[in-house]
Amino acid sequence: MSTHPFPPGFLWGTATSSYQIEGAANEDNRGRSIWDDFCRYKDAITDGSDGSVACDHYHRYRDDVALMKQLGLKAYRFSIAWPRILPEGRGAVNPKGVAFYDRLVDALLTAGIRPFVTLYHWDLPSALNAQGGWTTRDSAGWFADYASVVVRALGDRVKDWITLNEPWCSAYLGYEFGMHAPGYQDKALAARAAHNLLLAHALGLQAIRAAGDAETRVGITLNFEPRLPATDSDEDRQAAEQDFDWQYEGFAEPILTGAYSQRMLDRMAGAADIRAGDLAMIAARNDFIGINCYTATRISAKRGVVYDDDPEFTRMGWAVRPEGLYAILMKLHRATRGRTPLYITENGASFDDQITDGRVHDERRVAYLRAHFAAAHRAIQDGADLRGFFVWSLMDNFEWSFGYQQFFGIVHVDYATQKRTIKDSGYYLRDVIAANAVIEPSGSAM
Ligand code: IFM
Repeated sequence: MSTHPFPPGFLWGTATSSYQIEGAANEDNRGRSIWDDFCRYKDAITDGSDGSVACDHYHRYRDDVALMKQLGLKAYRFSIAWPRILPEGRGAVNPKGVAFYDRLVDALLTAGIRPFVTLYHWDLPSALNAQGGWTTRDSAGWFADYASVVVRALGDRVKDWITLNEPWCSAYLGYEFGMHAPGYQDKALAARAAHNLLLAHALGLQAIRAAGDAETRVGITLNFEPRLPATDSDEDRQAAEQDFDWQYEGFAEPILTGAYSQRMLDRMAGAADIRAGDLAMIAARNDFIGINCYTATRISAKRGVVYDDDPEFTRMGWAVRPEGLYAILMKLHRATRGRTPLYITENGASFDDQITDGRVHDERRVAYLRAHFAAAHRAIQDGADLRGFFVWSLMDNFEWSFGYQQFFGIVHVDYATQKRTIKDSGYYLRDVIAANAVIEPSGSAM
């Protein structure tokens, strides 16, 4: 049955983030975050919901860890809510907030699951937003201080740290397009935020290494939407290569080369506060790069972006293009000259799921995952130093401005009862992990 084995020790896991699953927004002295505020704005969230209860993971984490164990996960990527640790964003530490993550980490380790911890997955303390949030350079120092507090508390057991999740989204969806918290629509503020987020990553890296030990590894998670040629023609290949890749040029490029592309500089001109020495700091070595990739954009020399012959779209409207995942893995492999380990820190799909006979037969998600696992396998065969694959997401959850209307989980959540039901894709992942190989879907739940 298993035709494509992964390297021994390959790290299979799932990913979540604090605001999307924890709930308990007003408990144990948690401070407010920009997402608590943003959810109150009229029409900000499609279904008018928020993350105040979400999957109630704050109270149910033990059961959720048991579920992860049942699936055989080797690793679990979750994020820490900054306002639980520092309700005002800086200053006094909240012991109850620290205690929650202490318990979660211990439960994971007892279950034999390696914690991968993201320090910032978008829930900035509101108190810091009132002082300028990511648009002030001070934010980089605030983030580094917060990172030190967390690493001092958990670093004896957590060895894998991710500074930021998808800073492109934090900066541009949050400050330019108003689609994410804090909900601004100001191109100049977004450019400032983007550069300050990179500074925060750089100072965070130093702070984590200073507070950690010899085993501490630290990296960043970036989102990518790779450009693929619409056809095999030379013109389309060239057009895809030359297309402005905002996600890559905005973040991966400065981190990997210590310079912004001219196009990126033009875009940020006069807005971002870029000072001498910043880029050298931003280009500090990462122990790994985390890749979030769900789809790809196809470029034609004559027609620009083309969607017409994409075979399938997810509920998010994203084209299913596993070759995009292969392409970004190989691009980063080349850009790092094979010297920086890579992890897929998110990949997955939202589809319309139905519970029938107490089961969720999500064969489209199974097919999606299988195709993306195969793409990852191919990249490893072709030399990419890919160390692990985290499926987004462990369970259905609060999908930001889409509220509870998107379903990325390999576990279904009934929000009225908080009952969890493993979907067929969850059983499929369990079988892949057990075999450490891409296998044909059996569709069998046991
Ligand atoms: O749910 C999000 C996650 O928080 C960040 N990456 C993309 C996912 C799906 O949209």
